[in-house]
Amino acid sequence: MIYNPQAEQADQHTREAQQLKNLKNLLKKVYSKVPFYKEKFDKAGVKPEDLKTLSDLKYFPFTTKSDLRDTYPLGLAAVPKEEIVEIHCSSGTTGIPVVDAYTRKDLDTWSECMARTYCAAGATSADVLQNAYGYGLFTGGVGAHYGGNKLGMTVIPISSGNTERQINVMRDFGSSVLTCTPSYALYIAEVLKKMNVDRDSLKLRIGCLGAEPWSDNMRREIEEKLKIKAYDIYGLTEITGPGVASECECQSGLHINEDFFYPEIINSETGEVLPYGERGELVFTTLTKEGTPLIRYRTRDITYLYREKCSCGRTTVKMHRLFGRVDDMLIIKGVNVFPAQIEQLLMQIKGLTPNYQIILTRGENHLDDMEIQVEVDEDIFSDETRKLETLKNYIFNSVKSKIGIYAKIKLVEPRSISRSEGKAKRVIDKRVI
Ligand code: DLL
Repeated sequence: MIYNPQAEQADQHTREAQQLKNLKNLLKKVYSKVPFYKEKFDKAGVKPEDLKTLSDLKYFPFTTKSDLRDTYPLGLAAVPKEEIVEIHCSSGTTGIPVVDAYTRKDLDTWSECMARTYCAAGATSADVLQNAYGYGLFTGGVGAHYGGNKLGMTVIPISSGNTERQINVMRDFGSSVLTCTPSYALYIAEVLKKMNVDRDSLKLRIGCLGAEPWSDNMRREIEEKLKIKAYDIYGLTEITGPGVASECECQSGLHINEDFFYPEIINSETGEVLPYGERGELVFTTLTKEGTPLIRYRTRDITYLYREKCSCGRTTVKMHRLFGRVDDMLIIKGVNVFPAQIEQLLMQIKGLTPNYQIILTRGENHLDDMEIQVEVDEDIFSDETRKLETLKNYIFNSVKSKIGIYAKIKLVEPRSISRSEGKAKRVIDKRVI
């Protein structure tokens, strides 16, 4: 089912005409209403009228996370305070949060995008949504809630945590759609097993999972353990929260809601716009956003875009599931590695669980060392030491040959790596720089 066929199945000509119209309006608006943008455009020597075609957007300057921090809290707002009806923030690592301010219309757009997300995963108004994203300033909880309401599902706003209660509620209310981070979905599966709850007593059939990187192998693991179909959902606070892009029944790439969020891929070193199919940094312009519109916002997320005739019938541009973030990239003795590559590799090895951590340290020679700690299955753990040693060597060799680095491997006992109810912390950086 397609939630909004007119938008999601539009022909490209009609869609681009609408995008261009919205983009022209947006540029005019931010130039006249937000001093930050006026200054930025003036400095770059561009005026809103210079945009004649969509591809002229490349002449306009980027907005970055540090711009958002410099204008904290509401320096990018394009409407008077009275029109802002809700605010969300993401904590970030530097302490200054990134803010998204929504008008009533922005909330409607957000709800629509999330309704499209659920619909693309096969949910209908007859479903019961267990929303295990954290409620609060984080966009996950509330965004997932609005979309559930919009589609007409029965929404259970349980938030994250208290996993035994999650399972009781799931059983008692017949939750059929679960939305949370992929790592939390796995933890729910683990507790389900521990509580000895018969999976068939649950009605769960769909997982709409995202907010953190996860691999296809981890998806398979979740699908198997929870007996559901698991769909990747993507978004970020700055742009709106969840609902920016999501997978359809094909589970191959995420459809971007490009009538609202105009995507580009750039070379993150040179800023040059890259063609479809080339991997680079994802950049978004919020075509219709009123509260805190963003022009060419650099997400730091790495993917590529492509347009294909998707068998679901949607014509919207697709993005490959994320390969990682520009800032996630680790350089270990000169080799570039993304944590996602390590996860993908670990998940292919029998006997390992999806729970792992990467520990980075800096040796006396000022070179970085990587240790991969991974939990093994219960059966393997109780096996003889020789077998564990063989497994360890196997992982070491796979990492060496497939990724090109020498990582120390530590196999740890089941349930010894702390579980997350939200975004999992995969990399522990102990380097003193
Ligand atoms: O994580 C919004 C969200 C909530 C998305 C619920 C999906 C579901 P932030 O906290 O601002 O917002 O974090 C945004 O998380 O730039 C990505 O690096 C990462 N991320 C989000 N979705 C995915 C995904 C929310 N499906 C940042 N796969 C983004 C990989 C993801 N990474």
